Amino acid sequence: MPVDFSGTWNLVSNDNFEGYMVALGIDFATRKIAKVLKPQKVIKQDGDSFHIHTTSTFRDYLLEFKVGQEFEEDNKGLDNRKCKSLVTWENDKLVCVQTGEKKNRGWTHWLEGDDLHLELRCENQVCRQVFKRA
Ligand code: VLP
Repeated sequence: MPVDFSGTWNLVSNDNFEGYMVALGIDFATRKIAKVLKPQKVIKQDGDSFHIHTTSTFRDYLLEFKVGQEFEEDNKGLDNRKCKSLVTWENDKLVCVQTGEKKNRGWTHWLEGDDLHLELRCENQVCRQVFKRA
């Protein structure tokens, strides 16, 4: 059985989100608000088709993609920089490379026990987030 990320997930830890936001060039006022958020992720997965909706009291971000198919990502409401994104499977990990102005940009999702993990990368910064089922 392939891994299934579907579900509603609540953020429980968020290591170095500040460093990641600085690397993305997010301004101080926005970072101050963003760093205290406890976003929720609603993931709908149908095989290799994904719908990942990250919601918070401040902003929402919706990402839809198929594994193996490159797409244009606008990062609207985040840093608003466009990039070309490609998500692939690396064993049971979902790995996204976001090619654009920022070097080494991307993220990885995986399941570990009952938890959803997300590593967010930009330049030399790595943010590690853990979510639990709502
Ligand atoms: C921008 C950087 C906070 C901070 C300001 C706005 C949306 C994988 C991937 C799918 C993400 C999450 C994006 C976090 C970047 C913050 C608003 C926070 C809530 O998730 O699940 O998009 O990239």
